[in-house]
Formats: sequence, C-alpha cells, structure tokens
Amino acid sequence: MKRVYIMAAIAIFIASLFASLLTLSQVHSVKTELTSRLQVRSETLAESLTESIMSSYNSGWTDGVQKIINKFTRSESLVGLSVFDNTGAMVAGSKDMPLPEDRNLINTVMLTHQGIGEFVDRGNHTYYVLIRPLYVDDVIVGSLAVAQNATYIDRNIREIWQRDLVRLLFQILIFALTILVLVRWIFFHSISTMVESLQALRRGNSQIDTIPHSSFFKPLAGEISKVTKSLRQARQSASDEARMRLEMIDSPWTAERLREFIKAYLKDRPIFVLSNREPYVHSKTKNKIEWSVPAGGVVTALEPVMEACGGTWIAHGSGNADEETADKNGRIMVPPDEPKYTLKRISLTEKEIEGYYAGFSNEALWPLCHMAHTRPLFRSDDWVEYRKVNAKFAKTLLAEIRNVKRPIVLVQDFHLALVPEMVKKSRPDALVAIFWHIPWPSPAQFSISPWRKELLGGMLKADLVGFHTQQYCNNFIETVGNEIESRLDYEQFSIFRGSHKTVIRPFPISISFPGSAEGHAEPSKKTLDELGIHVEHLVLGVDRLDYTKGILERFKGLEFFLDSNPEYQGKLTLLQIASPSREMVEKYREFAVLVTEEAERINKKFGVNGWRPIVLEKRNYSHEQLIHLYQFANVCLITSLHDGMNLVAKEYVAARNDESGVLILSEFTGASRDLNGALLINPYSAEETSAAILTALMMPKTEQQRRMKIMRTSVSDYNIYRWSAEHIKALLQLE
Ligand code: ADQ
Repeated sequence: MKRVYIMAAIAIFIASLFASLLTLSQVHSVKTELTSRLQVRSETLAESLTESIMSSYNSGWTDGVQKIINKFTRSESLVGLSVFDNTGAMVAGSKDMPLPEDRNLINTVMLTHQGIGEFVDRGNHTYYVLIRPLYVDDVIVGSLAVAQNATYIDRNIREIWQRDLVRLLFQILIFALTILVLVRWIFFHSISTMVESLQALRRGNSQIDTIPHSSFFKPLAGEISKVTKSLRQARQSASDEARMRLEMIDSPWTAERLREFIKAYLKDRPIFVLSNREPYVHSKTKNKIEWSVPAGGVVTALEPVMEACGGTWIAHGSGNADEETADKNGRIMVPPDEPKYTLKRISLTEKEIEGYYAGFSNEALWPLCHMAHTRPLFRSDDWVEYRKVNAKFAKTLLAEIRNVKRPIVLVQDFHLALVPEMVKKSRPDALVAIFWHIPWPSPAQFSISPWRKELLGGMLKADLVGFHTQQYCNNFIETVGNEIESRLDYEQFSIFRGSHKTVIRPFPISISFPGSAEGHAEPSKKTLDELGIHVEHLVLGVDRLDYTKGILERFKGLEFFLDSNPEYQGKLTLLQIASPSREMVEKYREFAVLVTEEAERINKKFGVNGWRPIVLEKRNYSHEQLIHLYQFANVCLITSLHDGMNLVAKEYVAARNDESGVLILSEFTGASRDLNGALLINPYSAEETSAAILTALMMPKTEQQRRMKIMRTSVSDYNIYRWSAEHIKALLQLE
C-alpha cells in the first residue's frame, strides 16, 4: 500500500507541475497583452498632449503648461504629467508625479531621440511612466513624462493565479480521491481477496474460493484458479500417500504424515502446548509493529509441529506490541503471514518476570541442571513467583480446556515444572506430558535444590515425562528414587505414586528435515560479503549468548590452533553468531562482556591487514540467513559445556545438501548421541578443539561426504515430525 501512496504522490506532483506551467504561460501572455495595450495608450496620450503643451512653449513654458497639466490629470487613468526643459529641469508637473528613480532617463531620451517607458512602484501601486522628447523645428527643447496607473495588471495576474490555484487544488483532490478509490476498492480489494483465497488454500481449506471474477482480473484469476486446482490435487495425493505411509514403518516423517497421523490417532482432540517462550513476538519501534521469531531450541522444535497439527499454544507474551496485536482474550492466529494455529499470550508483571523467569528458572534451575560450574542461586522470593506463574499458566490452560473432553496437554521445559500437578488436580481426564529440554543432572547434583521434592512432585503428576537421552531418563528416575516415596519400575521405566503412573521416555528432539527450506535455498554469500569475510576456511558458531555453550572455550581452542598452525593465520575466520539472551540476568550480562573482550584480545593478537580471526556478531539472524552461512561454513564448531540436545548441530547437517563440511561437536551435548559422523571433542581441552579443527580442514572430501551422509540420514530418519508423533503416540498409549 505504501508504494501505491508514493506512486499517487508522484502522479499528483507531475499533474501539479503541468498545471502550474500552463498557468505560468497564461499569465505571461495576459501580462504581455495588457502591458502592450498600456504602452500604446500612453503613446497616443503623450502624442495628443504634446500639441497642447507645445502651444505654450512660445509663451515661455510657465503658467500655460501647468494649467494644461492640471486640466488633463483630472482623468482617472492619467495619474500625472511632467514637462522638462532641454537641461532636464522640471518646468511644470502634477503633484505626486511618480517618476523613475533614475533621472538620467530624461537626458537619455533627449540624447537618443527615443521615448522610454518604465514601470515605477509606489506603495501598493504600480505606474507606467512614458518619457518622450519634445521638438520645435526638429530641435529638442525638452521632454514630456506621462504616468498611467498600471496596478490593474498585477491585480489581473494575481486573480489568474488565485483562480487557477483553487482550480488546481480541486483537481488534485479529485485526482487523489479517484486514485485512492481505484486502488482501494478495485486493485487492493481484489488483490487482497485473491491473497486471502490463496492463503486459505495453502492452509488446506479447499472450500474457499473467493478469487474475484472482475473482468479486469479475469486473465489472472483464470491462471490462479488453475494453479489452485492443481495444488488441491497435489495436496490430496500427498495426503493419500501420507495415509498409506502411516502403516509403513520405514517411510520418512513429513509435516503431511504428521497431520494424517494426528487426524487418525487424535480424531478431533485438540492439542495444547504450554511454554515460557512464545513462537512469535510482536514489537513496536517508532510507529511500526513488526514480528520476529525468537532464537531458541523450544520454538525451533515445536513451531513446525503446531503448523502441522493446529491447536493452541499458551506462552508468555514478551513483546511490547503483543497485547496490541492480540484480541481482548490475548489470542492471535499465527504464523502472522499464514495463520495455522492459535497463540494465547499470558502477560506477566515485572515482579513475576524477575522472580519466575530471571530468578528461579535462569539463576536456579538452569545452572542446577547444567554442569557448567555456575552456582545456582536459590531465593525463596523467586520460588514464590515461580509457583505463582506456574499457577497462572495452569489457570489459563484450564479456562481454555473447559469444554474440551480428554484434552492433550504438552508442557514444555523447566519453567513450568509444577503445571502438570496443577492441571491434573482439576482435570484428571487430561492427558499431560512434560518435556524437559535441558539435561537432567545426577541425583547428587539435583539434591542441593531446597525445593527438589515440590519440583519432582509437580512433574510426577504428568502421565509422561520426556527427556532427550536415555542418560537423562536414568538420572531422573534415580533422583526420584532418592527423594520421593514411590515405586520404580525399571523394566517399563515408570514411576508409581499411589495409583498414578508416570512413564519416563527418551525422545531425542530434532528439526524439520526434510520438509522445510533447509538445504533447498540457493547458497548466497551476501551476509559474508557484508561482513567482509573472504577467507579460504570459514568456521561457524551459532548460539544464544549463554555460558553453557562454551563460547569462551571455543575461542581458546581457536587461539591454540592459530598458535600451533601459523600457516592458517590470515586464511581462516571463526564467525560467531551469538544472539543476546536473558539479558536481565547479571551472569549473562557479564558473560556477554567477557565474550567481546576475549574476541578483541585474540583479534589483537593475530589480526593483520584487515583480517580478523574472530568475527563476533551479537545479534539475531533469520533462519534463511543462518542456512546460507551453514552452507558456506567448512566447519561448524559446537563446544557446549553441557547441552540437552543442541539443534544447531542438526541444522548444520540439514543445510549441507552438498554433503560436505565437517561438524565438530562437544561430547557433552545430547546431539553427540545421534550424530555419529561428527568429530567429538571435550570442549574444556583447547588442544582437543585445535586438533579437531586441523583434522576437519585436512579431511578429504570423500571422508567428509561419508560422515555427512550418515548424519543426514540420522536427522532425516528422526526428525521433529517423528519426535512429535512418537511423543504423542506414547502419551496416547497411557490411556
Ligand atoms: P537452546 O539452548 O536454545 O535450546 P539449541 O538447541 O542449540 O539451544 O537451539 C538454538 C536455536 O536457536 C537454534 O534453532 C538456532 O538456530 C537458534 N539460534 C541460535 N542463535 C541464533 C541467532 N544468533 N540468530 C538466530 N537464531 C539463533 C534448548 C536446550 C537445547 C535443546 C533445545 C531443544 O538448551 O539443549 O536442544 O532447547 O530442545
């Protein structure tokens, strides 16, 4: 629409310019005509007066001339007359005669024998003064000046401008209104109807067919109808195929297959997802509202599932325009450009965010579950807020499922550990699963939490508790055994408390591969060019700015590598994309400073001729930009000190459709269990990291391809659609 306004403004500008030029030319011709008429009149007048004036010359110019002057200047258009002798001195003249400033004109007239006309301004009036020589027997004896009122010429011109300007403004108004009506109702309306219809079709709503039938768009509408028809057919056959594949164990999982699976297994039972982070954040800058997808594993993993299945996602609305963009109940359909499911936003107070999110979740539970040598901070105020916000989430969900029989509830992550118990208390018929996206620590490590029993009690009311790896499941079951009165069944990996059974299962999370843009994008070097990176070897790191990701250790490993392999100096760059994370937590702010300082130190040590060994980009990149970077990176370097899974590793593998590139992966990530072709390292050892970089750079293409193939098969065999299907299947088996 903005472009339409710009085009309308340009059209109006051109029309105004054209109209102004026309008026200007009209003004010019009117002025010329009026002036020439005035000149002719002045000449005639002067001629007729000359005779009378010369009759008094012989009597010595005196009283006679003055009398003639007084007699003639009574007329309205003749403003004044003056007579000069041959020395240029005034002999007689009317009172207030407007004479030109330049008195030499009188002498010039007598010398050149030529009459001169001049416009003279006096106050608000303009006069035309004509000076002519006076002769006796062909000898110049003086001159005569005749002044006439010329104000009416300017008045006429002004009137023309005013009249034409009003007409011009009126025309512009009509013109602008016509453009707006044309664009709004004919083009914009028709096009947005077409877009809506195509979007509905893309969402799989084959009933809607609102393509406009106006004759103007007929050819386009015809083409679109054909395309939509073939899309419908393609979708139908994909759906038929997916239904057939449901029965075939070995066939790949796709969004379509998951949709068919959900239809077949859940019938019409809706899915409710609860997580702290929302999948789409609306933010307002100046007067513009924009949406973005926040960086983070939970969103990356669950968004494709919700797109495939629909349902409701309940999350904290953290954007400053979230409230404004949602309806009065906090609901909004997303993705914003192609709505497929409902996002229900919960608003939290500053105090709640401080205590529940920054405090208990990120300063207590996060370091408690990650072995990254950061001490957890347990504050009872934070715990109070954590419980309060968990209750808020549970209450919101209970309102949403009020009229839903046996709802499926998928609670996500460590922020909402108490929600399963709170939901089950009111709705025992709900099937509840909680998935823990981060590692589960050893029983000894978990035992330091003052609220360990409450946390475990909250989780154990779920029917299913999921982790990424078997190791985390083992840790959890042992922790429960140590802390809570219960019966453990190691054979079925279940925990019984009273009559309630909770099943513990590993579901290694993944990404949407194949089935989305991964690996299909045309590689583009745009971002690298913009960053001025033109090296032979690109090593890539992509993380949230989090101390568990081992970014400082990665830098140390690179420093060790450049020290031990100086021939690579100037030829290799580590591009570290690090999106700011949890900035309200002091540890994270300190960590961001440390990362910057360390990058600067290493760059200072090795940097030469504009080459920097580390390019640190502390910002969010779009999914597409990341895919392009993955495609150009010879090495992806993941050095997490402890990581539930690490989806970046899988994203790198998925983007490498040329089957080359080397993944260096910390052995302390969940992903290291799934990705057999990676070079595994202990990130605490700079020597090991450095050796792996050298191995990666020297690895023959055939070996790279062998390893990459293994990893790509693994990611595509167990993608996010399969994760979701197995998760839901396991939950349904518990009914
Ligand atoms: P995270 O700790 O957030 O997830 P990870 O699994 O690596 O870690 O996922 C990060 C996601 O954010 C990836 O999709 C990545 O592309 C994206 N991302 C990172 N930096 C970005 C940037 N600068 N710009 C844009 N996107 C960026 C948690 C656990 C993990 C677990 C996931 C999923 O800590 O162990 O794998 O949940 O369960």
